[in-house]
Amino acid sequence: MPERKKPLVIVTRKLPDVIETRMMELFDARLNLDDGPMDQNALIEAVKVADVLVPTVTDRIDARVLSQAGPQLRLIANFGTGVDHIDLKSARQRGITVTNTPGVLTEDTADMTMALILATARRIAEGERLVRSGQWKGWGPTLMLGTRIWGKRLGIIGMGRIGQAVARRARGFGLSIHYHNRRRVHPEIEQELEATYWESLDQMLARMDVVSINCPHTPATFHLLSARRLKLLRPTTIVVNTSRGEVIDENAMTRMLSKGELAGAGLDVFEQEPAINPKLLTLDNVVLLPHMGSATNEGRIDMGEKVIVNIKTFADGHKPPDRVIEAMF
Ligand code: 8YV
Repeated sequence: MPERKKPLVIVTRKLPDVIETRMMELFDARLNLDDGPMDQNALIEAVKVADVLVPTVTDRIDARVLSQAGPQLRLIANFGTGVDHIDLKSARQRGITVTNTPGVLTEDTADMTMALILATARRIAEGERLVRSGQWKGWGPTLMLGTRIWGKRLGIIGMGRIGQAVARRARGFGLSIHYHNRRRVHPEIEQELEATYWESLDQMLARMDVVSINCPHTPATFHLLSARRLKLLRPTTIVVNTSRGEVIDENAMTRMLSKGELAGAGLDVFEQEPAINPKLLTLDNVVLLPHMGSATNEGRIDMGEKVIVNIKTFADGHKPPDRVIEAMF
């Protein structure tokens, strides 16, 4: 049999070494070894020639970029689960398949959600800053008092894989599980997690001690926690977000945090990453992380493996396992 030409795969960011090595073996891979950011023009140049594009959350694959794609571009194999940075409609119209990397970052992201709940409620970052500043004068009965999470109510918005993994962990910390989701989850899962379903997000919000965002960002979830909905939260509530910044009205939340109308926030994601509302940086009741929810060595290698499998199956003429269908989001 004649050997098929290897697909030209353009990768927009530096990936783990083992993944890049394997990509070089399997594909005609064009890597970004120094990890320099690709702007819109560079992305356009890439889609003009690539058979496969491997972008990440930091690349905006919008209608303008896709309108410049050459007919050879058949697959966008995203390195990451969220695909809100890709114009799925334009991709579909141009017959370009889009894949993502679901499942392999579930546990890591759920761990980070739990870490943010604990860090915010128990003022871990603030305490660490106190020690590092050299200002700590020793133990005191009223020093650094936080909020007990045992016995409190956790409201999970988005009860997919990650939401459920958060619920499993949170039960171990004595939180009761409440959730809002487009669809009620299977009764067996509800039973296992002893989870209470709230059809009305508004009603759930008004009763929670901690609220965790675990839904994807889609047109339907943009500013799901709007200024109006944020006002429904009690001033003792903590908000945690490891999903996408766009799900919360960041400016409205920042105003409430600074006025004491919300107890605290643990944020791994922001509306205009890497820009952050500057006011947030001045607040002690927030914990801010640089979008590192899935940032483990194992997770990033697993994500890369998924990207490779998706490209390889597609190049071999089969349906890749992690095809993204617009209706899923
Ligand atoms: C990834 C994420 O690191 O997978 C996602 O949707 O948010 C992150 O955990 C990032 O998206 C990689 O592109």
